[in-house]
Amino acid sequence: MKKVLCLLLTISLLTLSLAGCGGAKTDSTSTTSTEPKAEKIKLVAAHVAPTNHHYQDAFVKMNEIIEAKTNGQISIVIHPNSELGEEPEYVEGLQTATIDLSTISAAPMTAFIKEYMACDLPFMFASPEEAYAFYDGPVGDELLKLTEPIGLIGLAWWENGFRNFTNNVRPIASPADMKGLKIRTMASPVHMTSVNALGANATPIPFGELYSALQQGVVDGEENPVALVYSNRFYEVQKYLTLSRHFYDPSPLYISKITWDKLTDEQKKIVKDAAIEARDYSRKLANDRENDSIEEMKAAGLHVTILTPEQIKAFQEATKDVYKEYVDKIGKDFLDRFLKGAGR
Ligand code: EAX
Repeated sequence: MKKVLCLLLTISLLTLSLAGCGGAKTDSTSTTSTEPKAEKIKLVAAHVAPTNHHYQDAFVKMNEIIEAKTNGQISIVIHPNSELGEEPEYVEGLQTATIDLSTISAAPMTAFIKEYMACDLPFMFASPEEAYAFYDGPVGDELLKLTEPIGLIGLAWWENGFRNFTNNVRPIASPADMKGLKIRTMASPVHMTSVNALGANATPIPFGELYSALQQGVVDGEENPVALVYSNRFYEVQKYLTLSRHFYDPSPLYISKITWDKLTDEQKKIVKDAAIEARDYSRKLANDRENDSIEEMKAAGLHVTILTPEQIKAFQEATKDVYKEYVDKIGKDFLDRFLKGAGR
């Protein structure tokens, strides 16, 4: 009897250890050796934000939906807070399926797909509704398809949000107030050109190093959506926030093509539909939370400048020719479609 038990234990341990290769972890579990083995798939998901940010909520919602629809056969293991590296590294992780799912701002993708530079153009959208209608439409679909040849399947346009300036030197109410400020940007050529056009000095720093860079005065300020200024507690090391909303920053959700190709058609539909449902859920969360987050940061001492329409016009005027520098780099045909679709 003892020998039979040892044999069974050896077989089940061997099965479990063989199951753990690649990004998506699979393990076959069954109560007896006669029952069919139900392959369990654990999708590794990565993002850079803290767990109180809507990126996390989106993945939690996506996991709930997928687990329910697959009776627990597929689930998502979420790695927040840049645990698995920075967004540019997630691209490689998705290409090799060491990461199965990730939401990545448009900016890092510009290093791989030139058309994504159009997403970084200033003042393209005046409201969340305008941005959603655009990205959930034909030009957004075209952009998501462009990443397939590099091994990333774009499932849905998740949201980072409208980006705003923070700094430690002075309240910013006009481009003149930005003169000489060292402002951290993502490693996005279009973002850097736009911030320089406003009179500041754009300085790219990886997101995971940003809090300490602000704390140590390596840069005077940065620009990010309210949700990240709040969830990353940048307001602890910044005095001034200006609600400039100068870039709308989409953050597509990608699945590794290696992982995607292993799924059945039914599983693909479940994963895609869950990504879209999580998109709408997290967009609503981000918008619903924004005012409360601003009030909490004001109570913590952050000085908040709300720009008048005339003041916004001055920022738009100072950056209105940025797109001209990128016609050849992005490609005139696509850029024309993008600008037309954005109503610009
Ligand atoms: O996508 O680096 C940034 O400022 C981005 O907003 C962040 O990576 C989330």
